[in-house]
Amino acid sequence: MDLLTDPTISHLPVVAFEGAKSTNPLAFHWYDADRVVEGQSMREHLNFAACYWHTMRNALSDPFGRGTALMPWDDGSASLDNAVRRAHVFFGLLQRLGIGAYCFHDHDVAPEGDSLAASAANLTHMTSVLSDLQEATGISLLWGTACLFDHPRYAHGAATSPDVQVFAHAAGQVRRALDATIALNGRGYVFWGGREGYTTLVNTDIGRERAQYAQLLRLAVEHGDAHGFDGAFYIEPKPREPSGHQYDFDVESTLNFLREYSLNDRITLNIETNHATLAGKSMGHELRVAAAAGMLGSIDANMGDVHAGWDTDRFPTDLYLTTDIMLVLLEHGGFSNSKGGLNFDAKRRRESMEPVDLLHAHIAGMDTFARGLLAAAAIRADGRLHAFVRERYASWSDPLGRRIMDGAVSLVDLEAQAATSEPVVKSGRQEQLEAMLNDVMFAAT
Ligand code: XLS
Ligand code: NI
Ligand code: NI
Repeated sequence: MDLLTDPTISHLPVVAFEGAKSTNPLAFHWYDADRVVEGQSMREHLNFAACYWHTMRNALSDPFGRGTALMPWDDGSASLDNAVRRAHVFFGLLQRLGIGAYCFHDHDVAPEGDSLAASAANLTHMTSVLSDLQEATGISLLWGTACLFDHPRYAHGAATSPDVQVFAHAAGQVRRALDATIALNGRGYVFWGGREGYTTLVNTDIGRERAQYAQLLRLAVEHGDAHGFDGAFYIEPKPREPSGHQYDFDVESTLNFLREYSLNDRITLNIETNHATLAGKSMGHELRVAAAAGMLGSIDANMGDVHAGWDTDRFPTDLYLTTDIMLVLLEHGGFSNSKGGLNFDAKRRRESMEPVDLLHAHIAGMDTFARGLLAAAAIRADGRLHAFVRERYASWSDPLGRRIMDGAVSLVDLEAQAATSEPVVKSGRQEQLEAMLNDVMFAAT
């Protein structure tokens, strides 16, 4: 495989594994792609992907200041030449990091034209460029999506717009983005409904809007099925931002929505850490709810700021977080449909503006997930946590517990049973377990 060397990134090194003793910041200290953990390589367990929007298109502006990112490969124009150069740089960065997959929105990779047809032509051109780059590097597409939130026509929503013509535009755009995803052998297609919600109830018909949204999803599934898409469809829950309330609020409400409209056999969830934070839930909660329902599709691996009320999309560097995520994945045997991955939907801080910071940021996320994997495997090998939880529920394996769950006893039967004994309430040992987890995690990493 030849290394892609746009002159603006040719000075950036290929990042190698050097081990925990290394002090080289441009090396992996923990992510050793071929190291086998619980019978699989780290590469296979972690299935990293980088995102096009933050990595290549985010200038790092905020509501009070313009972008700071230095992007010497980008001339700032909306030309196709510029788009092609960016794509080369993106794949060159992924090669240096050993990241095997990526995700994009249609308008990240291809400039929007003056009409739907012009935008579609740009996307077709960029699809063939990306296809060649995939071929040349072996990097694959984790998922594609359509940007249904930036254009002013989507101010009132895309699928949930009060104007049926807007729905038609959204549908046309989804069709093209899905076709591009299929052409690029994408393993998935995401719906993130940033504007599928409302700002005020004064002018909003919630029942109608939710049904419209379900209809767009149904059309996408039908189009995918008719055009040989064997990838996964995902909804990415988020409670708010940019809408005041989004219909895909969190995992539980999104599962309810999918079941209500009978879409749950074809659409699972892409769960983002920062969105869990915004919904007032931990990532561990969201993942466990989805896993219990067999709907844990894929992960947007970032982290939020509990003090900020918006999506800060930081690179994940919290070892407790990554350990918990990997614990769920190991216990669940990976993603429910085996097509998911860990997509760094993450951006550098505005102060980290140099191109080399793109490497540092991804290295930080990859090393933290590698350590999380090792720590999670150590917790499982240690066995005490699982033994405790098993023991905590042991009475449900008694004849009485089995008969209750089989529906073989009534309230009257249970009252008679209760009259014969008083339960002995035992400690949940939370503090002891948390200290024990600290011991195991830090001994392992
Ligand atoms: C925004 C979302 C978005 C999706 C893709 O908050 O995370 O980036 O992942 O549209
Ligand atoms: Ni996301
Ligand atoms: Ni997000």
